[in-house]
Amino acid sequence: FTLANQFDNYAKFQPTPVTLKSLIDFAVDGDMKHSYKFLRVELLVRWSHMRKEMDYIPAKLLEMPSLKLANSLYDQSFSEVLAFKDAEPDATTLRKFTETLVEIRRRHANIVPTLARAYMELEKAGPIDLIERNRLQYFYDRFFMNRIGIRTLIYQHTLLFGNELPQHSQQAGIIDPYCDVASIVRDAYATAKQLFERASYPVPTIEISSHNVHENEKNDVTFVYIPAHLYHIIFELLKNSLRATVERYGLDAKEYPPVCIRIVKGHEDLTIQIADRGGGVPRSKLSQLFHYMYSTAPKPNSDFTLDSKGTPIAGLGYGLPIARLYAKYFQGNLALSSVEGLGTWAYISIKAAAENASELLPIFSKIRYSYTTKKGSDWTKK
Ligand code: W6P
Repeated sequence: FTLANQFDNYAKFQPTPVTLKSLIDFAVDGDMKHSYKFLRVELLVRWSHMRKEMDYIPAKLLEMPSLKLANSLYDQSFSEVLAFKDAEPDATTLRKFTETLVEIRRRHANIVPTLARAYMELEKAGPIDLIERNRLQYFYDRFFMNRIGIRTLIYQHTLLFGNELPQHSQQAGIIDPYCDVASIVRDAYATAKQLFERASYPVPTIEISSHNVHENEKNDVTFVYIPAHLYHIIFELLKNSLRATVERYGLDAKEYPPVCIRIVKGHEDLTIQIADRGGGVPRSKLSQLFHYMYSTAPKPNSDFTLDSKGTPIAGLGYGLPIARLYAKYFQGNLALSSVEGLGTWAYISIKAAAENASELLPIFSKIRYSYTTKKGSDWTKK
């Protein structure tokens, strides 16, 4: 069989979404053999769905050196997992499988910048029309969402059954059954503060308030979640709010309006609102904040500040679209609303109950790609 045959074959199966509840239950009383048997098929299925979808993206992208590099890594990882197809789950096999997953995790650590580079290479190669951009946006969202799911499963297996210790002892693998939102906000703020200070930027303060509709839980807001994901989302939004505030009031202002964070646990949703007074964003720019192409477009500000590692303080790069994918991954959402001239409100919604937090996974489909035709719009142009 060629690899292409294998992709065809495994894409016939549907991906199996897991819930946070089932991941927690499995962490408590699941065994390694069971996880091995699930993953050695599930990973191949999920990779195959994305490889099949690549037949429908603009062919030029597939020719870009960075995309070829990314695909060669996926082919390698696919083959390595495929090699376990008929392996009996004895102790040696299980140990080798875990080692393989740790290696795969490392191999793919930089795929996001690699795909960002592929996009830039494509832009250099020639103009990209609107339809192609829409397809690329659609594909990148699905590709990165698929990656989040795969990495979550791999992390969970390697943390539960490998030699690494979880970050905090109360965690079940990468999941924290008592994930404390306010403390994650404080951690993210501390990191953002360091980043700003290194760039000689002033740092507005934050105010956090929490409310829990379940009165017996007082106003502490904890829930079952993957803290690394929540951190990523909050850090990205906080950075944007702090930067907007500094730019609105200037580097030498005596005082800055604080960024206000409200954490509310309802019956169905847990919502985190992050409100700044950074002057807002006009409506025409708001949806663009989620476009992958945006990072390669002319920078919105000339005073683009870099920290000592060359990391932009807020590059409007892939941070926001990927933060939204993390939020959507377990059936949540990330939304922005803005009043131009005043400020921006960001809302992170998360399922409050772990049994409702089920993975959102792309299923290979060519339909969406064929919908967008050149004459396709059913609305007048401006
Ligand atoms: C802004 C622009 C932005 C993006 C994301 C989150 C907050 C904010 N504030 O001005």
